[in-house]
Amino acid sequence: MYKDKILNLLRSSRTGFLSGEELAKKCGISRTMVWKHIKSLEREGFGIEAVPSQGYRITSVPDMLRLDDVRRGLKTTVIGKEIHLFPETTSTNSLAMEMASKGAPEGAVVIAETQTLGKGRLGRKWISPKGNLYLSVILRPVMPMHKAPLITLAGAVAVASAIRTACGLATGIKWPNDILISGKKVCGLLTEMSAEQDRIRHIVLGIGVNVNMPLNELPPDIRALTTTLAEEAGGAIDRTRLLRELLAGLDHEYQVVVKDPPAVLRDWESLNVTVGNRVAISGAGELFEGLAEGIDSEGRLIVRRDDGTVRTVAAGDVTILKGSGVK
Ligand code: BT5
Repeated sequence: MYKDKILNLLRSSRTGFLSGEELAKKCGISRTMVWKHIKSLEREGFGIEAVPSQGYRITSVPDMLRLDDVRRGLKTTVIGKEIHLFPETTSTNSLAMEMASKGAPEGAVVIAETQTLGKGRLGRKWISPKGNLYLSVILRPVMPMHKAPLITLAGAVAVASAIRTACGLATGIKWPNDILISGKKVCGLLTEMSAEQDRIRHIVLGIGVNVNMPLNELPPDIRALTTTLAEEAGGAIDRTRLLRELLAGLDHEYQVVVKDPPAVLRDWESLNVTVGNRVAISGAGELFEGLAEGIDSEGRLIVRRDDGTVRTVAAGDVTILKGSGVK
């Protein structure tokens, strides 16, 4: 598309400026057409300055993901080989599950700027205004079904490492699927699976990261427990860079989890804020407390109750009761 070409030419211009005539020549279109595309870019939210005798120059870019930008410099082997980016969808997880069942390849990624029916675990809602990241990755790991929780842990390690690289922020992982900063949730992961006997057909790893949304998009009860990367960094975050780091991190961690699961567990343990603390576990209609002692080789949480009995928890909600707090 000429519009994208004009944008890329302006972005890579050494001085920042390119004249209408140069753009027209490079694209093989008329100057009037160049002007029309410039107006259309302005309508998309780009700030474009036109200076007589120098030409056009980009002064600001909208906080909007663009496929070209995401793909630029992306060096992944599996994740992101196919990327689908939507301005809006119901739920990237639902869409990715549907695409996976119709044969979408491993590593395909579904991204949306906003979701109308974003999903949390156990039928809960994930509130999904613009300004954040919402993505789902289709995976087809050759591993037994009971090892699937390791994929969530690998995803969490990838998110933590992308946030550290792109934003310089340290995070903690709360078992099984929350990424926290200063004890507040900044990201949630939702893993869904289709399996046949003990064989995984496909897994969809969904990730929602609170990046630039104003916190007042959330109702007060949830807001009190939530933060965003912009809030923690003290300024807007480049979502494209974060997304690229995230795809690269997922690519890396996915290969590790498939080849050498204990390595993912070690990475996870170094980031976790659950193990070593007293926790309350709720799920499957029961509630109990104990000391989170570790995770087992399948990613389940090991909890020692006060009567000395040990429970291994595969899924549930964890409240950290007391301990060292957030790393
Ligand atoms: C999760 O569930 O944390 C998993 C969230 C996964 C979201 C991603 S976005 C891309 C992909 N497509 C989807 O449809 N989903 C995935 P859970 O642990 O059940 O937490 C859900 C709870 O977090 C809700 O009940 C709220 O209390 C709270 N919550 C909702 N929206 C939130 C937000 N934006 N930030 C922080 N907390 C939120």
